[in-house]
Amino acid sequence: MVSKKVENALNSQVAKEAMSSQVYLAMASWAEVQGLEGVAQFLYRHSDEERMHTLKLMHYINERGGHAEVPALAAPPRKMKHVMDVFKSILQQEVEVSQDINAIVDLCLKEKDYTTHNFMQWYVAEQIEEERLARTMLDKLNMIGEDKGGLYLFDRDLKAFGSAE
Ligand code: OFO
Repeated sequence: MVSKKVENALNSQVAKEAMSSQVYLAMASWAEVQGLEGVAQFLYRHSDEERMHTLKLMHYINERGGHAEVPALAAPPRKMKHVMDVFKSILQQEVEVSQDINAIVDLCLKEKDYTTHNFMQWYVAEQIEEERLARTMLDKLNMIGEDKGGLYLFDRDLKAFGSAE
């Protein structure tokens, strides 16, 4: 059984993961319109992953005697300036999510909820990977700069990255 405090913290994380999914979906749509097929595929997939993170939390809350809430979501930004801004905001978002996850882990220890603490370790590991991926993409984009040919290859690589997974 989760305490009310832990349940509320998990429900607020549900809202954050759902919002991430929503934001990545908007980015994917923008990239698709720009003709950046590989970037769009990557972002659509990422949006699906965030949806999976949302559902995983919801099932856990319900299995532990709580009630997972479906949050209201704000409309995400529709237009981006540059693909670089997309990945900058992905990194920023993932760093914030990592901080939120750490805060829940901290709360679990305070509440002596070792079961939820254990459950949250999956998210801790996932965040390391997500931050690493966002940093790698940004490093590549920094190398490319304004080079259109470089961006073409970056997009093509992301397409291949998706099918290799
Ligand atoms: Fe990318 O954040 Fe979920 O956990």
